[in-house]
Amino acid sequence: MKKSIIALVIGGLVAVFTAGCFDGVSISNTGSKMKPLVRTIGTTRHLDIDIKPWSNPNVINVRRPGRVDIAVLTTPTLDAQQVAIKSVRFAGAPTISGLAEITDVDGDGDLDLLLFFHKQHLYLEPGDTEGVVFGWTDKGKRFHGLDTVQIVDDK
Ligand SMILES: [Ca+2]
Ligand SMILES: [Ca+2]
Repeated sequence: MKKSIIALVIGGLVAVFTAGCFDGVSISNTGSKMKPLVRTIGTTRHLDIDIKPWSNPNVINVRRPGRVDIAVLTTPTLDAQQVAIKSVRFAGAPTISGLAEITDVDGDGDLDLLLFFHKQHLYLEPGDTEGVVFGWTDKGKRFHGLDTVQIVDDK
């Protein structure tokens, strides 16, 4: 078991470097069900995110097509407007291209970033309890954030 994990990690590294990919998330293709292989290089900054900002709990029905909204919240240590939107991945998926809003999502007086993702591109399945966002700022700082999710697969 350990050997297969190590092989996955090495495979992921090779895939990332050969693809010139900078988001640190790569996909293993060793299983029948594709799952994201999440790695980190060095340290990453924590960033507050809110999956489905106007919902709690964050129920995502992966059976139904549609989009999931995610707020990247500005904090004293990181301004959400510095996020390089194209670098952001949520559960392995990129943002819906061209779609982003800068707005005060949490009503605390500073501007946050609202991003949108196609549900059918997310590597989430029933039983998953966390949704993770990775990305880079436009100054080259890596960040991650996570929030709880409740994944359902209902028609
Ligand atoms: Ca929420
Ligand atoms: Ca705010």
